[in-house]
Amino acid sequence: MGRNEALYQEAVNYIPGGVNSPVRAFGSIGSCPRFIARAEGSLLWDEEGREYIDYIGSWGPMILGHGHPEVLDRVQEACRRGLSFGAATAAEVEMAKLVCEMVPSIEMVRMVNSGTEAVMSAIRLARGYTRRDKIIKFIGCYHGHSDGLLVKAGSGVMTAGVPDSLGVPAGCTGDTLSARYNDLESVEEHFKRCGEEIAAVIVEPVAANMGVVLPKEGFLPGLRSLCDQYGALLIFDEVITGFRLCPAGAQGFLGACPDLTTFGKIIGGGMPVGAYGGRREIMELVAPLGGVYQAGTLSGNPVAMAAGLAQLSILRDFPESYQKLNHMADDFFEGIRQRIAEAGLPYQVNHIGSLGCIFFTDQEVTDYDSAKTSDTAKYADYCNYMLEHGVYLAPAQFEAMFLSMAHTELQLMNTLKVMETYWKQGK
Ligand code: KE4
Repeated sequence: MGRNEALYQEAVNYIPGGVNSPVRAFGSIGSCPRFIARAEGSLLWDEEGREYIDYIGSWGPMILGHGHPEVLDRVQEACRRGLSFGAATAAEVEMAKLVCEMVPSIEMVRMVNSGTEAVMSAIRLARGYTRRDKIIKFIGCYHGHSDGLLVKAGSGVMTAGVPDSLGVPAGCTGDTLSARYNDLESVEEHFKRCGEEIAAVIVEPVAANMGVVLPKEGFLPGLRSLCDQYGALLIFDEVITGFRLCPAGAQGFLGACPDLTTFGKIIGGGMPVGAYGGRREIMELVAPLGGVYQAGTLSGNPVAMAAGLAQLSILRDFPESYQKLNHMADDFFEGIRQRIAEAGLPYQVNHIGSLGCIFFTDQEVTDYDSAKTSDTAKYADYCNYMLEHGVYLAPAQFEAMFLSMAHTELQLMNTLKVMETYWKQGK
C-alpha cells in the first residue's frame, strides 16, 4: 500500500471523509486523494514523491505559483514580529488601501478569514442597509457554506448531488430565492413578485462552481438595472475571479459595477483571508461604525496580511503579467478544443482568462441544467488518467482549472500531449 492510501485510511478514522473540505475527497472520481507534501511554482509533489503540474493552485489563490520568494520573505518577516495580536496593525491599513486602489468600485473594505465569511457578512450588510430580508442567488453558484446560501449551490454540493444541506432550518433559507444563471427573466419574476422585499442579488460574475460558465451578453448589465429599478444591492462574489482576470477582477475585465464585492483566495496569497467591500455609504453601516455587526479574532491577521500584501502588490505593479497569463491560457484552452475536435469528440470547453474547464457533454454549457448534462463518469476516467500522468486537476466535473503565472509553455504543451493521447483512445 502506498503512502497516499495509508494516510487516507488513517485520515478517515479522525476526519469526516478523511478531508477537511469535501472537494478534496476524490470520491466523485473513485480514487484515493493525493496527500500533497510540498509545492513550488506550478508543481506539486505528493507524499509518494510523484510530481504533478498543478491546475488547482489551492482552488485559485496561487496565481503567482507556489512559494513565490517575495511572498515567502514577507511572511517569514511577519512571523518573526508575531503571529497574531488581536489589535490593529499598519499592514491592515496598507491592505485596505491597496484593495481600494485596485478595485475602483470599492471605497471601504473589511477583512475576514474566508470567502464564506465574506459572503455571509456582505449579505447581512445588504439586508441591514436595505432593511429587507430576501436575497436572490443563482442555481449552481456557490458562495461558501453559510446556512442561507446552501440552496441549490455549486461546487462540492453539486458534485455530491445534494441540492441543499442537512442541518439547515427552513427558516434560514426561506428568504433565499433561486434564479437561473444567464436567465434575466427568472430574476425579473422574483422582482415582480416581491421586489420590495429583495435586499440583494448575489452572483458569481463568472460562475466557476458548476464548472466555468460565462455570463451571456447583457446578463450582468441586466442584473444591474433590475437592482437599480427595485432598490436592491448587486453583490459580485469575486472569491474566485477577484484579482485573477485582471487587477480589478471580473468587474474590471467585463466592465460592470456592483454595490458590494466579496473576495477570498488570491487576496490572501495562500493564507486564510477573505474580504468584503463596496461603496462608503454602505460600508459605514458595519460595526463599530454602524449597526451591522461582524467581527473576527483573526481578521486582518498580520501574517495573512503579509502574504496578501506581497501577492497583490506584485499583481498591481506588473499588470502586464495578466496579459501574458491570459494569452498563454487562451492558447492552452484553444489547444484543448483542437485536440477534442481532432479526436472527433463533442466535449465543451469554457474559459475566460486563466480560468476554464472541460464539460463532458455535447451541449453548450450556459447554466446549471446544461452543466448537469455532463457525463461525470467520463470526467472521472479522464481525471484519473491525467493524475496518473502527472497532471493534477479538480477531482470533480463541476469545478475549474486554474493557470498561474508560474506555468510554462512546455508544461502546457506536455499537458496537451497527455490529453491528446487520452482522447485518441476515443473516450
Ligand atoms: P471559502 O470559504 O472556501 O474560502 O470560500 C467560499 C467560496 C465563496 N464564493 C465562491 C465563488 C467560491 O468559489 C468559494 C469557494 N470555492 C471552492 C472551490 N469551488 C473552495 C474549495 C473548497 O470548498 O474546498
